[in-house]
Amino acid sequence: SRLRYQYCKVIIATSMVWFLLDVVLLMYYTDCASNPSCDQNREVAPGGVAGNPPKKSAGLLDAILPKGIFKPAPPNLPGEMGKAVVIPPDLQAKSKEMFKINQFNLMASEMIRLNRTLPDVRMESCKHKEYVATNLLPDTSVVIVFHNEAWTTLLRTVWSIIQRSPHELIKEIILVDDASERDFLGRKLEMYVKELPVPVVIERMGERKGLIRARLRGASVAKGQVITFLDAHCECTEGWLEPLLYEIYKDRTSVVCPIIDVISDETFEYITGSDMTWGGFNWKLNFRWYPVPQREMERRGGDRSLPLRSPTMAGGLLSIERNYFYEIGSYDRGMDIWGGENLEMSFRVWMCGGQVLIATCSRVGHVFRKVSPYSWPGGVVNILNHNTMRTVEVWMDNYKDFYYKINPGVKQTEVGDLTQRLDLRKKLECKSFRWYLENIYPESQMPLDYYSLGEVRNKETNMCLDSMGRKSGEKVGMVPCHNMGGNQVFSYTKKKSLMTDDLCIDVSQVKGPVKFFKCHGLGGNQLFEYDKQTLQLKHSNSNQCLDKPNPSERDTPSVGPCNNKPSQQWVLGDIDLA
Ligand code: UD2
Ligand code: MN
Repeated sequence: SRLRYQYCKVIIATSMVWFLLDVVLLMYYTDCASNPSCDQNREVAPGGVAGNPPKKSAGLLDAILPKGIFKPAPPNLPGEMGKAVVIPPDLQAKSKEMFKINQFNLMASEMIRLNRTLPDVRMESCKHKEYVATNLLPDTSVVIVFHNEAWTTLLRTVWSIIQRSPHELIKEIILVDDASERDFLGRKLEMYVKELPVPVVIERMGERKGLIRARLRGASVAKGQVITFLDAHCECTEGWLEPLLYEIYKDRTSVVCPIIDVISDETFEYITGSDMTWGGFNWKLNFRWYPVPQREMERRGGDRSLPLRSPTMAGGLLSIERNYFYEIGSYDRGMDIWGGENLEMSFRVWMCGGQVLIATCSRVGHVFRKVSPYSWPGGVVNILNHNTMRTVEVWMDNYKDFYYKINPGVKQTEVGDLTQRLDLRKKLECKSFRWYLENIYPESQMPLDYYSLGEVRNKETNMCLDSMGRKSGEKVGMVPCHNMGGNQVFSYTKKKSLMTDDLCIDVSQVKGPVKFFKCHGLGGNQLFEYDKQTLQLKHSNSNQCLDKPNPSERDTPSVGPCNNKPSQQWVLGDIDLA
């Protein structure tokens, strides 16, 4: 096989015609499924087969997996130890072309072994942590749903589970095919998984149902005490599983996520993620990573290896006790294709008595993509709005107003029948969204109490404050009012800040400029006193009033000494100063 690899290199070096390369690559990888001497599946990390003999005598794999032997990464193979793959210049055009198939560097992925080595990226204190004996931990079914996934990323996910989990904890791996249209995911996949040293079940959806219903199918056939969901382009690292199962062993109402590390979509480099971020969301109900607040560090006594109580989860990677999954309402079957289910489950679990944790000692890599590679039957916007509306209508009480105001037009979307989900909330006697904001997520970008939610209109110019879609550190916009919500929706909060989505208006110098910054909720440069008589918005720190733009700054409001002119008078939408 070393020879074969040299052969590949020669071919690359001489840059033969593309189709020939394809044929060679294809042979190389197809062979790996049937040829025991293939390099691709040979090396297995100690956590894998050592001490965990294959459950069935897989004649083929006995040859592929020398029991208990860990060989270091073969030198010079691309991507070993999680390193970046470099595409030779003469292959770059071709790799760009292949990128479009899955929206990641498919050529790079195909150059890497299915069981490549990875660095142990855990923090030191995780490496020697004592959990209970493995035989006391619950076992798990791993459910992986996929639609048109690449062969190499899908199988690398599977191999990383095999390599780095105690096999007695893996009840089975369940692959749910959400109506993929690629031949190799058919019979070839079925033949391949038969040879693997852990039981693998393949479920076929027949018709495209989306990831939520595909996961429900996977869960319905799962036999493990725990269900672990993974995306189909992940790589599990050393010791990933035990911390997840351990939290469930301690408390069956914990829904536990790993830290999600980044597998580069360009190079497949394994890049360590941060244990100092957790899950939140903005007014648009997009999931977002935000820094872990000091209070959560203190709650853990400064020990970063203890699990984080995260307000929300990213959605793709989690373990949940199987019976608890159903008790707490599994997933909303009314959700289509992609999106929304992660916030829905997070709110539901917290509000109905469970908890969402990030086990910081568990690390799993995931290929994050910039663009979605597959079709969205019914239209992206429609599907996302539909799923999110189902979430906000069932779980967010009046706080759903933020979502609707900032997404004008969304109300036309078909939401479907919600009675079952509303009944669930009643049956489980779940707490209010306000309780969730107060107790689980006080740092949220949703103000607990507010005086207004709507436009902020300047009396003289009839222009409105506008976020212009800008980011933290950029200037506040001011353009003619359009009456359509969206970027012109601001909330004047009871903490007296002017907030739009996750940004607050912030003036750090006497003469401005008037900028956006992350809301800190501490007053300071973000504190404005609104006077309902004079209609002034007075920036307390600088003792100046918000004013129309200076002549030099056409579309940014200014601050200046307070006066009685209409340019300093502001009308706040939907205001209730009670
Ligand atoms: C994130 C989650 C993902 C899911 C999603 C919101 C992580 C790492 N990923 O987006 O799991 O929670 O947010 O819904 O947290 N798939 C199907 N059928 C479909 C569409 C997708 O089976 O119709 C599969 C897909 O092949 C993949 C999984 O669902 O294995 C997640 O899809 P994604 O990778 O496009 O989602 P991602 O990571 O952008
Ligand atoms: Mn994904």
